[in-house]
Amino acid sequence: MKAQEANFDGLVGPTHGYSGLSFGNVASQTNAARVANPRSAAKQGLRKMKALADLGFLQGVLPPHERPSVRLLRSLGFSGSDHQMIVQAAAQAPELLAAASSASSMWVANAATVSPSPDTPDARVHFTPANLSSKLHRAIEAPTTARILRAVFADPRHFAFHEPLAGAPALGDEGAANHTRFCAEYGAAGVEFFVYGRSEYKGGAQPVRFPARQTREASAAVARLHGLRADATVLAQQHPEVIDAGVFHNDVIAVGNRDVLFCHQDAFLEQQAVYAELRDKTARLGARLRVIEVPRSAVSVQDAVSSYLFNSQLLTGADGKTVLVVPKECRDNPRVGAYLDTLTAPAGGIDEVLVFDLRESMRNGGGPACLRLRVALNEAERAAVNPLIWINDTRFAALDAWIDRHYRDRLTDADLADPALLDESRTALDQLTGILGLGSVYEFQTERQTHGAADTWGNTSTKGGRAYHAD
Ligand code: SUG
Repeated sequence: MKAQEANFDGLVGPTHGYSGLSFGNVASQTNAARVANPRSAAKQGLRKMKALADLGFLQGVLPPHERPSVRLLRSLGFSGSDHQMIVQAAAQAPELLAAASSASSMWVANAATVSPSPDTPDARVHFTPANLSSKLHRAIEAPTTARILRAVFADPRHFAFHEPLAGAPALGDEGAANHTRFCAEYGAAGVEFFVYGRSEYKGGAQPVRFPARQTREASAAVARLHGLRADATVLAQQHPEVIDAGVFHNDVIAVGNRDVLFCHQDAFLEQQAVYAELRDKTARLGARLRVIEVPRSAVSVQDAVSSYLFNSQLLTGADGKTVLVVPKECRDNPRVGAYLDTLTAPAGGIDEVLVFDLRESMRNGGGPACLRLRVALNEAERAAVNPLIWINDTRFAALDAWIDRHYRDRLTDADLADPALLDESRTALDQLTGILGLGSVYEFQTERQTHGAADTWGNTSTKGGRAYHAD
């Protein structure tokens, strides 16, 4: 049966902004306190989805999460109605309100690790939602991510779900951003490649300036949960020096697809040994690994971090062509631009480079690859996916009009204090679950079903001592 890779992109939510929440992510820190444009952020992402769907790639969409997270605010001791909690948090701890409001769920490369069915013992696609325990604003994503993924990949005959790993420093897990897979073709068994930043128990090198978000123990646990074969799994350590230079996920310094690994010369510790193990294990599965290594003399780590060259999507077209999807910052950087030209020259290894304007997401450190979650699917699995999440002309038009109806075109940290943003966001998401046929995936929806509609969502839910997050 023919298998294909589908890319599911996270739709940018209505609270997209720049709060400087991610220490170690250079763009997030540099752009802190900028004025954001949630409407144009959402449209930039949607345009990428539409363009790739138009080119024949299998393209889906995943919805944003409810923000601000009233569950987080209540768990931090704010009280009263949802609106009252927002006002209190804005006055007492604006940094916590910013964390509760982040639209970071758009970067679905961090939503989960996914192993396709040719690699797993029960021939199902396995998902482990990432705990994202390194950052508060991201650690709150896992429960909603799990509900959304289960609503999209609902058929247990084809899709298996694991619980996120415990949210302890020893088990920091950032999902598919630190995972890739090499194979001869999508439907064949592949080698799964897990890249971690440090080990909790085995010691060894560590970054000194910025945190390593993914541990070896977490990567190994996900591989175990998915039942992956040891002779088809490779664990490698990211070079600590590049983490200290702002490479907070492996997908900022390397990307792989089918038989190609495209990476920087300084991506991994003991890089030659990593290549050798990958070559050996892929060869046993009938694939010949091709490594396109970018020398530091052509592109420095600093240029890689500022342009996001490696946060590109490496895709195989229906015609077998290799396409590289890059953010426009790559073209704006003369050295990276010149390097891209060598890639598409004869024998360069890439047939076509597609350039997208994703500036709103890029300013938070989120390029084309951050915005997508890859799932290789055979025909039966593809048919089992919720059909309304695929991007086509109809879905694009519905989502584009939905963004126009609900999104602000300007948002600052000060605007997060406005409780109306919660109501706007809930109205928008309520309609979105209708457009995407997802049912009730948000807590405000299930709460409303359980306790009846309130005048303003959630604002009556604490009456009689009933907390919004009670269930
Ligand atoms: O986790 N930025 C995200 C960017 C994630 C990019 N994903 C991948 N590389 N796969 C992060 O650091 C910034 C939000 C803010 O500062 O407001 C943020 O969360």
